Amino acid sequence: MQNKTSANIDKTVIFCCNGRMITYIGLGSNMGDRAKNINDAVAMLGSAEDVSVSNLSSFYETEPVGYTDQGPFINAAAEVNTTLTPRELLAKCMRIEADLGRVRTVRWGPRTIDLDILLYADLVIDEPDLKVPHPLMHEREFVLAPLAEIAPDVLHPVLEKTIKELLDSLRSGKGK
Ligand code: GSY
Repeated sequence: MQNKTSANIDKTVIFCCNGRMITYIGLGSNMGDRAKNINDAVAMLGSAEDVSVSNLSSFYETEPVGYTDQGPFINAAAEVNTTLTPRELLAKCMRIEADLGRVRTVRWGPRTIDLDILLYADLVIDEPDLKVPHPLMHEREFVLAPLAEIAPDVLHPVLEKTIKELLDSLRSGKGK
């Protein structure tokens, strides 16, 4: 496997169509009108020329994981083609969270909208504030189930398993 470090993340060239990179973003909301929050975030993601949303999963109603004393989430995953670097895409996600009035009083608690970069082409980035692939994605069914719907055969660049394989193995582990 080719190892791409944080030193070259803005130089690595992995193009999809039109010189854009294929990335996957996980979305979650458990405050207010949850489906509207996700639809608004998707519309905002694709509102400028530097990002287009090429696929969107169904919406999944999921029980909270981690801090369980909060309401259920709606989770989804989006395929995004972009000319932005990983750091620029992160900034865009954070701006959308702020613009949608993200409120979070408890660290793992309720939130209006959460946007996580799950995968950025096949890059591996390990910086304090930017880790790609998302370090917990393979442990979270609420991430893998929507992602497997739109990207079953995409390879996790560290674990070297497809998203569908990761989901199957998470589900079979839970059954034991
Ligand atoms: O980024 C993760 C936010 N989050 C979620 C979530 O999106 N969905 C579910 N079901 N549980 C969660 N716990 C946390 S934290």
